[in-house]
Amino acid sequence: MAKRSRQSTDRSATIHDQKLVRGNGGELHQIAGGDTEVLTTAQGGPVADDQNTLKVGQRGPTLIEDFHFREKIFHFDHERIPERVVHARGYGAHGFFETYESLAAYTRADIFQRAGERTPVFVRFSTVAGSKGSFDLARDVRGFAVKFYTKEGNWDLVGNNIPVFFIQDAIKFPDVIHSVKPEPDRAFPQAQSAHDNFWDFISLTPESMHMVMWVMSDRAIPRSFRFMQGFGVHTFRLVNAKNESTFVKFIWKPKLGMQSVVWNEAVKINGADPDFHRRDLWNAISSGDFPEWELNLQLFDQDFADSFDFDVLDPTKLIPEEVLPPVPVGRLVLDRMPDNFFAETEQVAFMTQNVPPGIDFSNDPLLQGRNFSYLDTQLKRLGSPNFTHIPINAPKCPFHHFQQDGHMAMRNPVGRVNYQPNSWGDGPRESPVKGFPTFANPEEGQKVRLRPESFADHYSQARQFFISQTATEQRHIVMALTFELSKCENPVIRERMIAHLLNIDETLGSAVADKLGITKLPKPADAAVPPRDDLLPSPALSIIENGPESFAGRKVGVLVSPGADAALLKRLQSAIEKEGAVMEVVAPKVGGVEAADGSWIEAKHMIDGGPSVLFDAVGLILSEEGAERLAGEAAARDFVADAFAHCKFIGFSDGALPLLERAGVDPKVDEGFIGLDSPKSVAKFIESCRRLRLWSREMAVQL
Ligand code: HDE
Repeated sequence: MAKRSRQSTDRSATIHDQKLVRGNGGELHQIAGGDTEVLTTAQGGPVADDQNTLKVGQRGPTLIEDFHFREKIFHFDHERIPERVVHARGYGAHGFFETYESLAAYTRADIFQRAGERTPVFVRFSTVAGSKGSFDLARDVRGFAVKFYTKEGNWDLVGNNIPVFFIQDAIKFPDVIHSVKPEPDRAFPQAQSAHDNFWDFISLTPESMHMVMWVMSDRAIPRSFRFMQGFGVHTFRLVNAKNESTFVKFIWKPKLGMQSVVWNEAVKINGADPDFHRRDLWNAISSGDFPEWELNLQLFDQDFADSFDFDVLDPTKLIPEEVLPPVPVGRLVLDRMPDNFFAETEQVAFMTQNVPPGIDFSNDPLLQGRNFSYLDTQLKRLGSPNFTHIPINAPKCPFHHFQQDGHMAMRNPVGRVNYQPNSWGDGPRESPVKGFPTFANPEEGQKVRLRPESFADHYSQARQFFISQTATEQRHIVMALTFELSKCENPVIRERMIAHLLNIDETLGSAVADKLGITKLPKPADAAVPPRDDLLPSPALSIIENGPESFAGRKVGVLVSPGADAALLKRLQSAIEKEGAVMEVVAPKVGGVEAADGSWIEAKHMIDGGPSVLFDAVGLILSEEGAERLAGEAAARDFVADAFAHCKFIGFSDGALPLLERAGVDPKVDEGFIGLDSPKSVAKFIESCRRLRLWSREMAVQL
């Protein structure tokens, strides 16, 4: 296997100590010398010339004998593997999980036995519908898949940032995914649910209504992977050493609190930085600001399950936190980016069926179906049953089995024995004591293709989600549904959706209908069982109600001009950094500007490349002359107008007033504008930023 040290891949270091030689045709050859490694073929043969194919004469035909050329092109031709059929676009990181206390009373899983135990993990976040090269801020569910390399084998908790799902039975998965993917004849739209096929399927699938509320909410446009919750979705089982089972739901909660962007902002981020979420994770981890989540468990027994309003096996339902409070049991810290995206993030193979002894499945029909799909799909994607030989997928605990051969086998059983029982005394043996003990749940019944009656309520929890949102969040749901349905060309689909929405909440249904220009409301959809209106709001479901306590982990973009107040910028920077946030300077020109005191202010972005949608709050530290000049630039006016429209806090020096005026915003309009020139104003700005957004402004700007 090719072995290259990290240093040798650092081009800037190697370029300097290597000789550049010009060839016959003027091409440059970078020649190995001193300690540098010699370029080789994959077979290890040293390469003399990597710039020219082997030809007959200078201008003659290329020879098939050129093994180096053929090997290089052959390998290139085969670089691509199929992208994941869902969750194709993703980004991963390494880290660890630390157990708080022993959970031996509930589970025999080794990972949960000892307080302080650290288990290595690899986590991959993803969008669902878009291709590998699509943009990060699609309105979509986010995958939140965690591979724990436990001492008893890999445990994969393959979750989403939404606790429920579109469908109740795995047999419907190809349909829901076909409907959301680009339409098959025209191959668009990419990474969008706003099209007829998706809403056609959804409007004919009432069980999806709860999930639809989540996907139309701000949860589907998170500000960062770091500010999202994660959910195992299904009910699982924990099984202890006495073989007693407890049902469990898994929930990840971000230490930095939740945060999302607004749709108008998402659309602009996709243009300004399609890799916004990737870059955010890369920057945070590379700078040592390691994101952290707490693992919470909702633990319950059969009695609770029997008395709960809904069937705990139904993946379109959740258990409200107010009904069953989650218990924090450990923390997940991501502290290392992969060395190579393809080797790790692309080749990582998550599988719901990877569970260690002590964690087991429930009969949730979606989970049962997933347990087939995830193994099957790896063969297609990674091309060999030996995908567990790839380092990112290999367990980190000792493992011994007699599986052998197949494409790309990296390890095979050694010696004579590749079966058991055997008389040679060699090789591993099964262990009824240590091995995975499937929980012996008594099962009986006729073979049927039936949906349980207990799955029939499709609207009550959808309504509960809606009424648990703040007015701002409810408004976002109305706007999202309106936008999405406005892209449906078939009016029948729109009306069918309105009929469902009326069952969820009448004001929601009529508000969307009104915006779609539907004057005569349809009859509410036929409901299999009458929707309930007695479920209490669950405040835990709102993002805004559960925001962070500080501005840590967030980013302020500060627009500066020549003649800016460097001392004020410094004060602002140190206050931002003290809060655990980051400041980035945006300037009219690449490189930066000269401040009023003659010092040089370095900038990270030029104004066109650093629009305010990339930041959580903005500062304007401008000289009056600089502000007047910037007022003539559309990008500078947009910087201000967008920050205002997206309800961001804006700190400004007096000099910025001409730009504010030309951008059409009046800094006296609300408390979201904070003048930075007075003595305590920087502290006031940071304090305001902790609220993240001034939502009360939204009604005024009518996004
Ligand atoms: Fe997946 N899903 N899924 N899914 N899923 C895949 O497996 C599937 C479902 C989720 O970062 C695939 O390796 C079926 C629920 C994540 O690599 C595939 C059903 C939840 C990821 C597959 C579901 C998820 C996947 C495609 C319905 C949340 C990305 C590539 C029965 C709890 C993992 C792959 C990564 C990936 C099948 C439903 C989460 C085809 C059949 C519910 C986070 O096997």
